[in-house]
Amino acid sequence: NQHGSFLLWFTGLSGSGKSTIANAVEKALFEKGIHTYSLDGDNVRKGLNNNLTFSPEDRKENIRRIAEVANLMLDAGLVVLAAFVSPYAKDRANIKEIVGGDNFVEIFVNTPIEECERRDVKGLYAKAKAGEILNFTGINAPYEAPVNPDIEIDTTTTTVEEAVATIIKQLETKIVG
Ligand code: GGZ
Repeated sequence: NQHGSFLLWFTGLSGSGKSTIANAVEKALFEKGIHTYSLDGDNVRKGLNNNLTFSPEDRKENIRRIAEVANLMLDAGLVVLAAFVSPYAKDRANIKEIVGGDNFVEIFVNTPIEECERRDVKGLYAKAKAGEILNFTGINAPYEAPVNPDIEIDTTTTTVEEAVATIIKQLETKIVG
């Protein structure tokens, strides 16, 4: 597009480090004078999508609405970062349809589930294993790993700084400065 806007989409398990990396990338873009906006579960599922559950149908609708909102932000000339589990390949393909393939960068935060469970920052894995949360991704709901992501990061072997450097390097042709 004309104004160097694009969508960085982070997909991965709960606790994989999506938001941490997205926030660090946003900071690096800010330092380059690039205008950004970050979407994540905290600002979307509490507001716009507060009527949606974690059923497959509602996750599909969650992702669709986020992609449409991101598309509006791309029109406004922003670089958009989105960090969502987005476990279904079909739903991720739909994002690409909505915003256009040229504007879509898929980043797979491929942290092994054992590590996500070990971190269990919010105690959700323990609850899911105890049967207190249904449809929990990786425990009793599927995660369909991207087959051909633009970028793949394993946070057990990569620091946040290294991840940021890898992502910024990959974006160099897209950034209009
Ligand atoms: C997965 C869940 C669930 C279930 C609550 N499955 O680590 P978190 O806490 O902050 O990130 C997870 C977030 C996932 O919301 P998304 O909108 O990204 O999901 S999706 O893209 O699949 O629509 C987790 C919390 O919400 N959470 N219940 N059942 N994650």
